[in-house]
Amino acid sequence: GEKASLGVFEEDNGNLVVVGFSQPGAESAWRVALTDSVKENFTEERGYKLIYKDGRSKQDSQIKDIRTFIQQGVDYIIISPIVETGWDTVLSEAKDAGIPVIICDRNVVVENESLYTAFVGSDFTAEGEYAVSNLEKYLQNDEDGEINIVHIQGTIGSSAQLGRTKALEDAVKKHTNWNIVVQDCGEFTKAKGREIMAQAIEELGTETIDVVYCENDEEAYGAIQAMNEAGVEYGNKGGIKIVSFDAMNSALVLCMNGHISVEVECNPLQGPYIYNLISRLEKGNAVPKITYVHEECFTADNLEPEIIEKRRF
Ligand code: GYE
Repeated sequence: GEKASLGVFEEDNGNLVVVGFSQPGAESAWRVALTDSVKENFTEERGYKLIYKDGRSKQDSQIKDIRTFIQQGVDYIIISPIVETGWDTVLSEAKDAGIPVIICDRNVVVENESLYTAFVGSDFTAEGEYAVSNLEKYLQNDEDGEINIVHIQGTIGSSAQLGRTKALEDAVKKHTNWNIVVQDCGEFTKAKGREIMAQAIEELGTETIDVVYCENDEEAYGAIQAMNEAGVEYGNKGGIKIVSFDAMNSALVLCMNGHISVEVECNPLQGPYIYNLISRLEKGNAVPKITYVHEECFTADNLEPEIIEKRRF
């Protein structure tokens, strides 16, 4: 906004409202869609200047980026936090500087909720529950046999990992015949997903694995590559059942065709929600502390080409 005096690090941005956006990295196409959505909403035509920073998958560099925003005297900070904990100090610094912070996508766990203004993002517990309850339907006929699950986790300590993992672990406790035979962190990347699945196939053989539970589509693409390379069958017709999250356009095609059994939507189009919050704050209005974005769960039974066409990313 308009400032009476400029500090050493402050630039003259005219009347533009300056927003700093700190992303944890660019590990997935999903995240690129989130970046684009935020950029599309905070445009100069609308009176905003967006400063985007990529933390290259390290919390330390994300914290540095946020400190730079504070020094620059931005008007708002948007943070998609790589993990939930470890933000109290830097958020206190933003608060002391009088800069409202919007947490988006993943959440934070802080001692004092007043350290940030609002959260916009996914309900990861609900996502995990969607995944598990739909997987149950695909395994109904296997109720007597053992169900062996390869679990490829996301970045450990991120809200997305915590919610999606918890639902599976709870389900494994509930179903005595479900076993997690491999549990490893795929860092939400295709390369890691492929590596973990290839190793699982090599160690367990092709007959032992019933399910691969991937905590995002990149990992699922990697797991699929590993199964293709090893000549392992997967899909609803027979072979390994794949569960994945994000529901990227190409993953939905695989789901409609029965290759992926369950696709839980994760909505990266959060820019309009964040824009709405910040424009309300600009007018001096109160905003809700928590806004969950709308999300659904897809299987071959409820997918249609029209739904997939609408998924642009
Ligand atoms: O599922 C994954 C991304 O935090 C919800 O992070 C997000 C997750 C998303 O890298 O693809």
